[in-house]
Amino acid sequence: MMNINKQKVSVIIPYYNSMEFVEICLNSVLAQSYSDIEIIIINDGSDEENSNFLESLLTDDRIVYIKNDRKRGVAFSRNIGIEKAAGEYIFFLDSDDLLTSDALEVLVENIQDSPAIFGTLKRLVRSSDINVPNDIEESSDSSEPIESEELLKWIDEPKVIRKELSPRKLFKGGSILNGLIKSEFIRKNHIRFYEGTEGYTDISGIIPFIIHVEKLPKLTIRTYYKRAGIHSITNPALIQRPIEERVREFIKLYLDLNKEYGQIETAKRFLDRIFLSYYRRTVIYIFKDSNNFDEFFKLYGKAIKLLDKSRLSSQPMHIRGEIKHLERGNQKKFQKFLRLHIEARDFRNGIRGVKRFKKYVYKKAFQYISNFPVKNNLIMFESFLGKQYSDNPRAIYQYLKDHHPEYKMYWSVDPRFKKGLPQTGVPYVNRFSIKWLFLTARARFWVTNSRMPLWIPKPKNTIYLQTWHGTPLKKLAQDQKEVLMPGTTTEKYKKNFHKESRNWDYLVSPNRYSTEIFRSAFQFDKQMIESGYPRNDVFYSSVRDERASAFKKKHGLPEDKKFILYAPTWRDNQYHQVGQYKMDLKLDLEKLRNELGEEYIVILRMHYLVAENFDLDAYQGFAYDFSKHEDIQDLYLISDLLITDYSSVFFDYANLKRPMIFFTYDIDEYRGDIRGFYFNFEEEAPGPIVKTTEEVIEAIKNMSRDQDSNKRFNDFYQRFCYLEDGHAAERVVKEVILKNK
Ligand code: C2G
Repeated sequence: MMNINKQKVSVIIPYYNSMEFVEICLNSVLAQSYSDIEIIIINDGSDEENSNFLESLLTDDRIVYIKNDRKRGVAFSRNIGIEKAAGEYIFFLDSDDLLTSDALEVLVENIQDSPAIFGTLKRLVRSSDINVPNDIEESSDSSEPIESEELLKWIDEPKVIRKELSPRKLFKGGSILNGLIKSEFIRKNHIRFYEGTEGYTDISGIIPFIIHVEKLPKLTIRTYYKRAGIHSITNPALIQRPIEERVREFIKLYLDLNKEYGQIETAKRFLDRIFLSYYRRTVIYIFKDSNNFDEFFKLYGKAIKLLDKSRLSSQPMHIRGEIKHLERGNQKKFQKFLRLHIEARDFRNGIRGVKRFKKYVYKKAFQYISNFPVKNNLIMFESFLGKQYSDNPRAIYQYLKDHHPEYKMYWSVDPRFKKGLPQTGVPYVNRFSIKWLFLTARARFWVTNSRMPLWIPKPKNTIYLQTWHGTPLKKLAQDQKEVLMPGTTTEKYKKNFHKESRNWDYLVSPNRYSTEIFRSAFQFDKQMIESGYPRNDVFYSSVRDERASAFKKKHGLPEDKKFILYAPTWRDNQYHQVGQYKMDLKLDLEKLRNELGEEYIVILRMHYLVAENFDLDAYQGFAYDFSKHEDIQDLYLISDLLITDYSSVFFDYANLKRPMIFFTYDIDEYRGDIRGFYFNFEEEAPGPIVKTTEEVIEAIKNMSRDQDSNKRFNDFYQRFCYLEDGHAAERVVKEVILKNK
């Protein structure tokens, strides 16, 4: 029996691992302007130790700490919280979310006679969103820990508007979070969360409101910050679990709640409505991606038997058809309607604008042509989205050209970049042209080093060889904490990456270190080819010096100077527009020329995502911009030393055993906020780390060329370059191309 305290708010927070988020969450509760609170924290069998901060809190008399014997789930934990709660009000808070500093105060002040009151929830896209002034209902997700002091900065007090909404409308999103609920209401209506599934449990908490309440107040003031889908690896949010698992859970919940509430008209209507909307959102995906057709056919069929069919009259014909045949167990007829459903969906999406329509027609044509038999000797190559003729795909292409002329090969190229590439000898085909479509849809192999567009469906007999494009220092894909690139959100980026990497059949890895990272960052569990990088074969080839001299001659570069190659990476958060990144040239060319101009020249090489045109007129004969050159490999070969930062270029360059300098003027920001690293860069970088041009000059003057007696360099070489021997392309070809004849 609850012992109710007048006006006290019991905040119930279950948590499982993710200590850094829990701390921020708790801080936001402790910093509440409303002081009569009790915080019930339920450790749901975490395997992480509690942080010192959390341990130190346990003696605070506002805290009630409960530890489950093992992982029991959010519903179980919240239910225990309800039993222990002593407050007049209860508030459910997720442990990776946070409250604005006066959230509880405004909710208590405004609840009046209602059984509950809700505030406005802000979904975080970027950690910087926390500073955006108050607004009304946004969407998306977040990432980075947010300091609670920052939260306290949010002190401007916008006008509070109270709206009365029907519970149906209020709980449209299916979440009970962000509401201050009277304990009396919870007690009277025996509100408990359904413990039979891990997800969707809020629905069971919402139903009593649907049954007993006509209107509920909602305030327009922001009270709650919701993170979603960020720390996907350690604590996958519901949405990131495989769709099969989610559908199984949802149907189980629907069946069980029907047993409990099926006789109550309002509750039944609510349950059926959410079932139908869930069904429409998932059915295409479940039957498209799932190998368990029979299982899901039966499962949906079982649920549909309970559905009140009078609800279906407002549904489109194909949905009604599907549902009818699911119920009758007629798989063939069901599939017919499902195909119609997919067509209708694609068409609906396709007619939203001219660009989409073209894409729709193109995609349909692609799908149609990919039904023709695959061409076994046809291979499509692409490098960096068609911008270059380079990298691992080029090395594989050249190896095949020299050793297996039986293959018919094409090089996919972005027409906007074509004029900068070699004009003869490469069988280009323009990306997304009609010819490209015919070739790509029927090719046996796709070989690329970056992602293919997600809207291109991979034909069932095509083998996709993903070579990737570098040993990672910077955190990649699912391992990134927050994605700062423009035009996407962390959640969207990770989701799309996940989808694309499902299509990869083989992935090339340059070393054991990368294999391990690729497995987790790309969630890749198919065949890894740990072969070394084909692009690095050139370093071990007999024509390497010849290629370097020919290059110098062709481009009129001086014979009597040494070459400094400056090849930095790009910055996710500095851009002109989507896909076009900024780069401030922090290397002072004037100073370099004054100090080193007698002996050296500088080759600038920006990353392919960087869209800057440097004006080097003042440095003629000293600085040359080779950013648009088709392949960085030539630049490695002609250079005597490399200046870079966090780019994967240094893993490749180490093969030459020439000196490297790391010009990392923004290392703290880059390591901290922009990307994060996989290892202790300062300790392991195979060359000096410097932050100013003066230090670069100093390092060049004091540079030793003897890498063999340099322990740090040798350790580095042994760890990252040990597989490189000039035969990586051969290994890849044997494993992928020749084995799949
Ligand atoms: N590159 C280049 N010129 C630069 C930087 C990079 O030509 N100035 C090429 C190199 O081949 C390099 C590759 O692009 O290996 C990847 O560049 P990174 O700077 O490492 O950055 P990114 O494209 O983000 O890839 O696993 C590696 C990561 O994915 C990094």
